[in-house]
Amino acid sequence: MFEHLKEQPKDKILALMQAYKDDPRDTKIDLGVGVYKNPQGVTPIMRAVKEAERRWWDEETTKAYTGLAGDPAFTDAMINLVLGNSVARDQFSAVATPGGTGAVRQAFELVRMANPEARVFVSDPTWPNHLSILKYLGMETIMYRYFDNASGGVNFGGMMEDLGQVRKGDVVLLHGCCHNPTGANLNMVEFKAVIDLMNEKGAIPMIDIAYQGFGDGLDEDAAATRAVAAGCPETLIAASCSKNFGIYRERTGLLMAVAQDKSMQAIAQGNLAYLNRQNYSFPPDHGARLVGIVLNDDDLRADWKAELEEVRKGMLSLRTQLADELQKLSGSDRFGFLAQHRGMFSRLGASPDQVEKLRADHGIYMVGDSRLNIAGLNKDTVPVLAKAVVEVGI
Ligand code: PLP
Ligand code: TYF
Repeated sequence: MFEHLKEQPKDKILALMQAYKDDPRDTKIDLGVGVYKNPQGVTPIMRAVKEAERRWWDEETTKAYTGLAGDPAFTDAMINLVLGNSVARDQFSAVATPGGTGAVRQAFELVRMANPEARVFVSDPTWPNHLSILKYLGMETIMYRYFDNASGGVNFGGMMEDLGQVRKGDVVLLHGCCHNPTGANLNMVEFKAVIDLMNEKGAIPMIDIAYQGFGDGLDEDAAATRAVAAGCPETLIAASCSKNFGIYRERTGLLMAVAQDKSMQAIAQGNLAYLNRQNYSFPPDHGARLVGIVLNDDDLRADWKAELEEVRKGMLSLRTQLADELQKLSGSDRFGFLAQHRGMFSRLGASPDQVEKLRADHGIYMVGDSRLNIAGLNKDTVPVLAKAVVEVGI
């Protein structure tokens, strides 16, 4: 049987991680995989998460199964974090999933189950796993224009023109905040125009929100998601806790389905739980439990928020430093977009050859499309990167 299997394409981001590890140069800089690193290059366990873990070690009395939807203390707290009070509790259903990826995968499966004809519109570019999961599920995928390489911003006119082709029942995938891989985001006026267009066409928005708290703040980063959930008849939301709680390997995420028609709540909830059961029965508990403990305890929540703010502000200051340094060295403002972008990533706009030169000649690792992870820098390596960028002629 196995002889019928073909080789599968490798995940380029993960392959880059390995290439970095194998590089013997001690001056190498890792701007590849989207993992937060502090100025010492460490991905820390957040203080509140560690404390929650200590408490849970004492309090946990059983490892028996949870429910198919996961721990309600987690799902309720996350619904609150993502949606605030933008929609009423009886309008949505939610299940815990293994990471944001699990939520994305199951959102697509739910779409396919409900409407096998649905086409999924994704931004050009988007997180590669969106494309790979859609392909695996055999779902028709259409890219809409998004990033404008010349300005480093969003090509909003092109995006709206392409979204003009959506048909009733199609799904439009939007990044809630901190677009991966470009770092370029819609403003709220633009988001409102997208909401109006989708309502006019009868399309269903799906939001992937994996970096809440990494852009402009927890509420600010959720503003677009809340506006969509409140403004469209039906919305799917895949949220990840990997980055903002720093619990990547615990595999913690949440899939939410919001409907203005409250009679849909029970059927949606039943289908989300059904999908969990088909795929893995019960979602992982440990990470979800820690998130629930942190969010439901005033002191831990406050400390988590404070640490997340430090992380967010640290990345913002690296952005400004890099934009300033490049302005100085290149004598032009063409890198100003770096300070406007939000989240961990920015797309630099370099060619694959230039990206390869950065790796080979300077030991600087970024993804082939010239996406760099801002958190891979610190104030000492920013000038090193800026000099290399100018040297390779970007
Ligand atoms: N969606 C986007 C856009 C991402 O960048 C990520 C990255 O980590 C995820 C979803 C899912 O992450 P995870 O499955 O680790 O929670
Ligand atoms: O885009 C990134 O770097 C993160 C982490 O298969 C990631 O989203 C990368 C590849 C992957 C899963 C997560």
